Order: sequence, then structure tokens, then C-alpha cells
Amino acid sequence: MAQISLSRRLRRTPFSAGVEAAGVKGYTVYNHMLLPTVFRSVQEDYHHLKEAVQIWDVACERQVELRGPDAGRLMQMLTPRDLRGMLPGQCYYVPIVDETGGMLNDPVAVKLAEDRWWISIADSDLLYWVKGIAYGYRLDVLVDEPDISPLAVQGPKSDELMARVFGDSVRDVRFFRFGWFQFQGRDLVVARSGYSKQGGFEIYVDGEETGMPLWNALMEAGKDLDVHAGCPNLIERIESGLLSYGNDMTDDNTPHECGLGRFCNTHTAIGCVGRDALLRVAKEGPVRQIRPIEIHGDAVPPCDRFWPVMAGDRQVGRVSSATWSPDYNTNVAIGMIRMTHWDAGTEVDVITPQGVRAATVYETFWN
Ligand code: THG
Repeated sequence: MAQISLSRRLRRTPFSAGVEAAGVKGYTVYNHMLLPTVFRSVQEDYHHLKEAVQIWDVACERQVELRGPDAGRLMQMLTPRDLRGMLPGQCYYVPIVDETGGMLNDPVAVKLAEDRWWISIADSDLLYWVKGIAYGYRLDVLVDEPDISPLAVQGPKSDELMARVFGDSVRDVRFFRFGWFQFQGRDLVVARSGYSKQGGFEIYVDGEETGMPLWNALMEAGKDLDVHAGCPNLIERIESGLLSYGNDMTDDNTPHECGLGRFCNTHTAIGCVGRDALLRVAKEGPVRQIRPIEIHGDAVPPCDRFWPVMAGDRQVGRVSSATWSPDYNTNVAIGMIRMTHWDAGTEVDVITPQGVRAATVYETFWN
């Protein structure tokens, strides 16, 4: 296999030295930055994530910062989720849509103060869209990418490890809330969130200097908890139905097609630039939607292009992510399925690179 050539354009992170020392075996590129994908093996990493605690370099979850009197107004222009009830200290998962209602990103919004927000982005260059809106509407707000690098602590033993480094009060942080916690005299945002359903935290590390000291402190404090370097795990995230922007959805999809309707309040999200378009499509409802799909038979190969989903000789959807699940002893997948075949229990065929496989469509994910 050819290698990806490294250069300054493919950004390292404050934790890259620790990731390398831990023996990282694979990377992907996310927001023009290195994101580890495997340490021991994807399956070993998966079992360990469900049993112990892992430290994840997710610095590639870059922040788009909004700062100024119009920050809240700008944030509401970006998303159909109603933000009026959101308080400083809260995080919201927010679909971001363009003027056609197409998904531009699916970040976590972090409300630091009325006039200061972070948008913790998935893999698309959202900064330019946000700057364009701010400039075009002459808003009184600064938009930039600060030097903030999230470090995730994920797994069932996260609370114990975090309490050892940040004190017992970190246990009181509720899901999708954050607090300010000190490490070596610096105040850091610590949220209970993360890209797994095994529980855990995300530490928003400010600048480069604290990166390795924090990494090392967590590794040291968690020795008897079997702490290990980890990363977002393909198997766990498919079982959990955590979507991957650019893989499972693009700007061709509305939030409703992505199953993110529960994060939309399009009627009351006044100011959202995609509101009219979404009100139009939401009236009819989507005609295709994200679904969990079980692909029967042996382990499937990596899914690096759409796999057609067929009903006889008619295409009724596509698979965008798939992998073998050791815990469920079958192949788990995420796909976009037409409404005629999206009911739970519908039998379909998936055209994989290794041939046609029988598959079953479901409505709820595994984890
Ligand atoms: N954390 C932070 N930034 C991120 C991610 C993250 N940026 C990139 C990427 N992940 C954005 N995508 C997601 C997708 C799912 C979730 C968070 C970010 C998520 N979803 C839960 C769910 O769907 O069950 C909870 C949503 C809720 O109840 O509000 O956590 O992981 N900082």
C-alpha cells in the first residue's frame, strides 16, 4: 500500500508525540489534521474501549469561535435547532444547514457565554461559511479558529481517571454540560461528551504547551485502570449510530434524512438561513433516511465507497459505513434507505465488493 506523504499542510496536534509513542498504526485526515484510527487493532481497541478507559487525540475537532454582541444571533442563523433555551455551560449537538437545508456539518455547539461560542466541527471547512454569513449580514462578531485541541477520555472507567486528575467534582458534570477545571494552573473547559456511547469527557486544551503534560498525567494516573491511547472506533460508532459527516451524509442530505429531526425545531428557529427550505421539505417528510443495516454472512471489507442496497433489481438505498461487530457476531452498517424499504425487518440485498449479501434494515441502532 502507498503511504500518505506528510507535510505542514497535514497538521500535527499537541498530542502527536504521545500518539506516536503509544504506537499508532493508522491515521485518517480530518479537518486537514491527523486523526488516529487504530492503535493495537480496531477490534482490540474496541473491546478495550468497552471495558476500560482510553485517551483520544481528537484535536481535529477544531473550534469555530464566535465572539461579540451578535454571536448568539449568528449561531441561530446556522442551525434549525432552537437555541433560545440554551444556557452558558451547555453543549448542543446542532445540525448546520445551508440555504437549501443541506447539511454542512454536524458539530457540537459549546455556549461559553452569551457573547462567546465554540462550534466543535466535524470534517468540513465550516469556518468559511460562518465568516461569509457574518460578513454578508454585517454582524458585530469575530469569527476565527482558536488554538483549542480537544482531548477525549472515553470508556466506563473515565469518571475514575478524570477524578484522579481534576478532582472529584468532575464527576458532577452532567451529560452535554461543561465546567472549568484547573490543570497545572490553567483553566480548561471539561465537558461530559464524546464520540462513543461508552461514557466519558472531552477536555478542550488551550494552546500547545499543556498538551503533552496533560496526556502524560492521564496516562500516569490511569496505569492501574489499564488506560491506553485510543481513538474514535469504527465498530463502536456504527453500533452506536454515531454519524460521520462526509461518509454517512453530505450537503445533499437534510437533517431529517440523517435522522437528526429530533435536533431541529424548524418552526421556532427564527433566523436560520435554511429555515424556509426545511419548512418546505419537512412538511412532506423525508423520502429516504439513515437506517441501521445488518449485513449477513462473513466479515465485510472496509466500506470506502457507497454499496448499493437492492430490492430485486431496483436500487432502494446505499450503505456508507460497515464493519464486523464481534459483540453482535454480525456485520453492522449505516445506510440511507428509501421510504418503501425503511421499515424494521425489511429484507434487502447489499452489493459489496465481495458480491451480493442478504441484509436486514432496522430502525434502532445496537448500542
Ligand atoms: N465532540 C466534539 N466535537 C465533535 C465531535 C464530538 N466534532 C466532530 C464530530 N464529533 C461531530 N459529530 C458528532 C456526532 C454525534 C455526537 C457528537 C458529535 C453525539 N451524539 C449523541 C447521540 O447522537 O446520541 C448525543 C447527542 C445529544 O443527545 O445531544 O454525541 O464527539 N466536541
